[in-house]
Amino acid sequence: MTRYEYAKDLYAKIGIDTEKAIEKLMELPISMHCWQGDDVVGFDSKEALSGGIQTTGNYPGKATTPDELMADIDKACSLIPGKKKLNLHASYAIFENGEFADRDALEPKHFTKWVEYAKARGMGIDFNPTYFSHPMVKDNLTLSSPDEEVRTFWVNHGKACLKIAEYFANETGVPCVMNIWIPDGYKDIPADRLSPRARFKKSLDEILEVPYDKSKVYITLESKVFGIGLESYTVGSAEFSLSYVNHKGITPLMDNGHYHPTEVVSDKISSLLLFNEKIALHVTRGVRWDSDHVVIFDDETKEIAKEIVANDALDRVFIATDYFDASINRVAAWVIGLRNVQKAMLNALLTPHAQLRALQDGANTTKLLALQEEYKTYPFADVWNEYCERCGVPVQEKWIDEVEKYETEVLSKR
Ligand code: RNT
Ligand code: ZN
Repeated sequence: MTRYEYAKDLYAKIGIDTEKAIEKLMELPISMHCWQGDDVVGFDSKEALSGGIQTTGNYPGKATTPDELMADIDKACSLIPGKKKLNLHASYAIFENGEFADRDALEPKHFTKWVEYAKARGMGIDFNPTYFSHPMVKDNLTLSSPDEEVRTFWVNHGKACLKIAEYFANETGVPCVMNIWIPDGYKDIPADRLSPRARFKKSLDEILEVPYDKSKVYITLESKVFGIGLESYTVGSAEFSLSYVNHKGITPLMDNGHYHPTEVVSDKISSLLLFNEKIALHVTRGVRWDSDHVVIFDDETKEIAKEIVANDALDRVFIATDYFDASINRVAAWVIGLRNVQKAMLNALLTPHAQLRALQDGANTTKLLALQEEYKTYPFADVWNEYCERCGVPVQEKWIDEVEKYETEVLSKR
């Protein structure tokens, strides 16, 4: 009997079919953020990263061209099990033959290379307008700017991106999630909290005037509690974003680095599922603040996965990663984080939620806690290894050798 067969029998005894769990996970797309590969720099401007987010570290070998970034994504994908979707930012537009288009004038043609890339790999594409690292970010404001020229520029960027999102969906045949996040805010106490939010609302309304096919493009709005240098006030707060989303029938996006440190996204998922057809997540790891550390297999990541699986919402939650670590090998950062998201999902798929729910409803909280703890030491790893093997990716830590080889042969030569 192999370790997997033994584990399969044990899980069967608590009503879990490991084969079904593996099958389900293989079909679940995780949207992989392209920006881990180059510290959120992109190809369209020489501006330093701004917008209250920060990458720290200068590990050698980062991607500086589209070909390098694509090669690095390929390498990472070959080491991550499961289905991936590509998550691009507008700043990753690819200009050829000396042409250039500013953010308000971007067109689908600036992304044909990415479409070719995704199609060749059977991947869908998600998209993000880039409201940071650009000279038109004035006084830390974009869509909420009191300067009409600035505000209009960014409205036009949103509109341009919506057309590109639809182009991605049409080309790949997979719906595109277009996520709007703006950094806008104030470092210190604002005199007027209402007007920036009113302007943001107006700007979003203007962007949403562009006709688009709602079965192909899901527009999400990502909230945030604060940014670096923008500690006192964020225009796109949680209340603003949820209210706007519900008002307009678009989709909420929660990034688990964007709340007060003791608030958890795992507790918010069920509420949003009751009031939204779809919801979206940025899975990250905040350490003290929205530090965008690499996702690990920790309690909150597991709890987020549990909420998706236990509430039967695998087809209602768009799961994307969002972190950026420049202090370690960037390909490894992708692999570690994405493998851990997959692990958390598998862990949730191997949990007998109906049984635990019955204990809760029967008020048997003693047995509930006892079993929740016992199930933590079930042979999860044996199913995980089997899953990796079936997905054709290295089992256990073997993937590290691959990354080290890639570092020697490719990254260190850049
Ligand atoms: C920033 C937001 C946002 C970005 C990416 C690059 O705090 O989380 O999602 O990280 O768009
Ligand atoms: Zn995010």
